[in-house]
Amino acid sequence: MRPDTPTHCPYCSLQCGMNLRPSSSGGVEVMERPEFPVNRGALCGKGRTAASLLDPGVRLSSPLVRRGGSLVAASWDEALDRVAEGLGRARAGHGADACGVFGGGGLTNEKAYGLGKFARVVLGTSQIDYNGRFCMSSAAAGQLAAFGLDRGLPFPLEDIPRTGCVVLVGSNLAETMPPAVRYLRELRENGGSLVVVDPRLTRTAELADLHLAPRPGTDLALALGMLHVVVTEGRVDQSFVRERTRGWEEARAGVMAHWPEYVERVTGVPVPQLREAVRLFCEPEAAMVLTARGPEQQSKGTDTVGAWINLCLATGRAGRPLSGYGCLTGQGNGQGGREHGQKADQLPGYRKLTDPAARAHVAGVWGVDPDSLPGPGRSAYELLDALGRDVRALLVMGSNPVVSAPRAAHVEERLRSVDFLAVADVVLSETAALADVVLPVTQWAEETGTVTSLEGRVLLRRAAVSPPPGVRSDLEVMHELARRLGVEEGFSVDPEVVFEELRRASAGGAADYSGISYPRLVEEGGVFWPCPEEGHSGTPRLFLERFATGDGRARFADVSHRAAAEETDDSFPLYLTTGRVVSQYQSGAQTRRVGELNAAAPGPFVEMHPRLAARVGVVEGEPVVVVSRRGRAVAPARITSGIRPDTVFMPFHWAGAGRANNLTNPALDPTSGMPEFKVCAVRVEAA
Ligand SMILES: Nc1nc2c(c(=O)[nH]1)N[C@H]1C(S)=C(S)[C@@H](COP(=O)(O)OP(=O)(O)OC[C@H]3O[C@@H](n4cnc5c(=O)[nH]c(N)nc54)[C@H](O)[C@@H]3O)O[C@H]1N2
Ligand SMILES: Nc1nc2c(c(=O)[nH]1)N[C@H]1C(S)=C(S)[C@@H](COP(=O)(O)OP(=O)(O)OC[C@H]3O[C@@H](n4cnc5c(=O)[nH]c(N)nc54)[C@H](O)[C@@H]3O)O[C@H]1N2
Ligand code: SF4
Ligand SMILES: [Mo]
Repeated sequence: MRPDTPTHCPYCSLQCGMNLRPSSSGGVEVMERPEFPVNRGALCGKGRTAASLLDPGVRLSSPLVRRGGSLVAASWDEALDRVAEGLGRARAGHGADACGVFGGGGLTNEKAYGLGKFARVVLGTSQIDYNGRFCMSSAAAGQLAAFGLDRGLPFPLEDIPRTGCVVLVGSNLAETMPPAVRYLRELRENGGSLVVVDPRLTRTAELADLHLAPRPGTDLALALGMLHVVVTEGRVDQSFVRERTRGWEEARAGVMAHWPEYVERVTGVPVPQLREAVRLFCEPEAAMVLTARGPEQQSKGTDTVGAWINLCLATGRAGRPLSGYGCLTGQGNGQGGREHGQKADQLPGYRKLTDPAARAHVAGVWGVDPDSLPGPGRSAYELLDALGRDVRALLVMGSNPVVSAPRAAHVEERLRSVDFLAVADVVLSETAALADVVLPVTQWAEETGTVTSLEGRVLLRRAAVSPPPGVRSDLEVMHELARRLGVEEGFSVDPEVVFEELRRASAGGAADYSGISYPRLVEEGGVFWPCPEEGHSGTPRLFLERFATGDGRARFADVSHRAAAEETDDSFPLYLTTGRVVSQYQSGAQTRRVGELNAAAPGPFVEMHPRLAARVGVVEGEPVVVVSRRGRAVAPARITSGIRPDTVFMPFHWAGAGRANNLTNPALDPTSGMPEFKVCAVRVEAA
């Protein structure tokens, strides 16, 4: 019998270790891999059931092309010819920027790297972006501005139990990364405290010493309010501020306008709770602030992250052992997917597309003229919004925007309006169902590649089974399309060859992988970037000596509170916020096809407070209509006193009438391009 293959989960950024054991039917079984330190064998239901998507009855097994209005099976040659023709025609008729590419944070580093290169070298288009824009882009922008570098967590998760206090802002870790709850439990067992900031009393908030429940969209005011208390209580770490930061005077002036009483009015968080949060955060030797999508998916997400980082900097809780700000990145390769060039403004190694030296370096690796590389393109929502107008043909690889994009009905209409749509996917997602050509690709257990976890740990996923005959890898898709579009070289189908090129392309960049190799990843089980040379041991902890800015000092953000893009009024008197449940993943394209998960979370719902339910006149399980300025959604009421009475919550995992993104507001953060998924104004009616 073949031995078990050690690898990692196909879903979220925790990238739990697992072993794949060959099963008698030719597939694999997911087994524990206790020696991988991050999850020590623990898996959530999604990871445990991941092998069911290998089932030929569930996944795509042949290319599909649209004929006479419907998608029918076709040969690979026909499908690839059609895609090359569709992209080629848009380019010939309307210029290179008429071709768009939409990637995903679930793609391996090799694929994300290849996709960015494909867009710029083969298509010559600037119009590439990806779903990570909807995910952690505000935290990335905030960290780049403050620290000069964006690596989600600047320390390993194993540091959490040894710090004194964690302020967890808008993360429902207990549902979104269940095996990581252990770190919070151990923190409390060791005498540390946990503060959770969430408008809902989530399973995560239930673990907290203190739960603050602000109005959605007011985290910026809350962070500034805490910093105001820090200043007035004399808790500023003056020597840290003097020696390791810049910009405190301006930031301090902004903070002084955010009186606790004013902050209470804006956020709804009572002053004594605000003061208690400050006390818990400031009394121990070390403390951390961790944010996730709650405060980040706002039209002021970047400023909000900046304000939380300000709190860390003013109190000397950054760039020191067991202290710091971190962002809990979300997708399987949410970290690596944002480093190697599928972002609109980026080249591999976290280089800037506008930096002449970066262009010259990467063009050298690619063997092209630096001047042939296009400039930065549109952000994800802007790209989707431009479909059918400026962007006439689109290739989607690793995303299902029909369900997951804000103002989804409009995005769906835009996707229908393009001259040509190609989707590479594992399953027939709602977006694939609209395509002219669907390319069925291999998935995690069938292919090898690297991912970078939320800790910045580069990991190797290994193939454990052969893919079914009708299926090819994303790398093969790029290779074949490049060839058809006249580029014969430079798109290897071998992930290790692509990784070797990525190493060279990233060398000298912020996210430097040049010291990492497949044999090393097999040997060591994972390496933290930056890792600039072969003998380098990797960098689990960043910023302990200096920040990654030119002068080594962190920058305070000069920010003040502003309202959400859409406030409540008489017609739309409630806040809608959106998020996740434990048994579904993202757009649900994968997990809605897994029986056990679907049984646990069969459909959307509208979480509401009993007082609101009484006012609307609905009881548990009865359908309610939620209406916003973008559209409406219908789903059963789920009544709980754990949510603010002025707020309703919907998970976004489903298509159809209960699609939460019918309602959401595509107002974008001006710096990061993040849409305001976490707050818009709605009304709720009995159906
Ligand atoms: N089960 C499951 N796990 C997942 C995923 C999944 O789809 N399903 N997706 C993965 C991905 S890509 C990501 S990005 C992560 C996301 O992980 P999380 O960020 O933990 O997930 P969310 O549920 O989107 O949002 C977290 C919390 O933010 C709260 N919130 C809403 N509005 C606000 C606000 O204005 N302020 C604050 N402070 N909080 C607010 C919500 O009530 C919610 O409890 O999860 C990853 N893990
Ligand atoms: N209202 C609301 N909307 C949200 C959010 C929210 O909190 N609220 N969160 C946002 C966030 S954080 C995220 S990350 C996005 C995610 O939203 P999506 O981008 O839609 O995420 P997925 O459902 O993971 O889509 C991935 C698709 O790629 C396919 N796939 C998986 N692996 C591969 C692969 O290796 N190659 C190829 N070609 N395809 C693959 C899957 O089958 C699936 O169809 O949603 C965003 N939308
Ligand atoms: S927590 Fe994330 S990585 Fe771990 S098993 Fe669940 S989905 Fe997979
Ligand atoms: Mo995400």
